[in-house]
Amino acid sequence: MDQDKRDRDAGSGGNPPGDSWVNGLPQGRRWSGIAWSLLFLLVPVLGTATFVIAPYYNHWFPKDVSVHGRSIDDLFYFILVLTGVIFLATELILFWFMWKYDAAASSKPATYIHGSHALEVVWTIIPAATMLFLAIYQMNTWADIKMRRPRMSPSAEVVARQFEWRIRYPGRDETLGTPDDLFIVNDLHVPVDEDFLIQLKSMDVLHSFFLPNLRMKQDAVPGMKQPVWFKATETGTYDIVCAEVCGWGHYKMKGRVTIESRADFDRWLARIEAEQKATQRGPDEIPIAAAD
Ligand SMILES: [Cu+2]
Repeated sequence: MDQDKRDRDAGSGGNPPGDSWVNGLPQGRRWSGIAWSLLFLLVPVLGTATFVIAPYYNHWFPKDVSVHGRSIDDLFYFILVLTGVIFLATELILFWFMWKYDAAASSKPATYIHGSHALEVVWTIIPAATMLFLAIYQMNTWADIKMRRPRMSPSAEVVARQFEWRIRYPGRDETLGTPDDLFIVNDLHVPVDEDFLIQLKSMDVLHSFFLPNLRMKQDAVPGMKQPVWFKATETGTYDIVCAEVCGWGHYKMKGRVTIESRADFDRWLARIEAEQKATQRGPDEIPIAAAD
């Protein structure tokens, strides 16, 4: 290689080999500009398509069978539309800027601007006001599911532990912590159309008691007794899952909740009582007593 060619190569400013230059701009840049802007356009297009298609493939909300579920779902949709519109707008603007202001399409140099104080104030105040509105707007739903506890003694106690749900029913005296308590694991039964109040505890680590179909989720915190309540509207068998990574067996911390008529529920409870008496299982032998 002669000295002249080496000088020319050095003067090309480190451009990748193979780029040919026209009028001071690399040729082919225009196509990469188009490709990049279309790639960014795919984000809102595929994002929206996913949300539209998902319900048809059953990848959407599980069936709601609770009284308060509707208001939670409505809140979700309200926030989804609000954030969705903003997401689409910003993504489309991003695409448009990439498309229109491709450096290769214009020979004008970029202009430096410091920013706009007024604009910054506006884009701070609008989201802050929106958040404040949402905080106030959802208060009634929050109060329904977390504060307006039905006036009744607990219908059952659920104790989370690695990796199961230990359930205790108060028995005939309707009082927890007495000798006629009934014990069962991972199998919660609930009468339909009645308030059901659970006393939630954890025996070891942080778990999260999650009943997707009843739109109910509450952390089970060691050392705390948490009241959770719901009213089921339809009979059926649904999942209980743990929604907090609580150890290696978190994935299998599954139970089921059976919602049934009052008559079926009473029959089931009587069967459990008979089984428990027959096997002489008493609360003293059940480790759950240690969680008190
Ligand atoms: Cu867990």
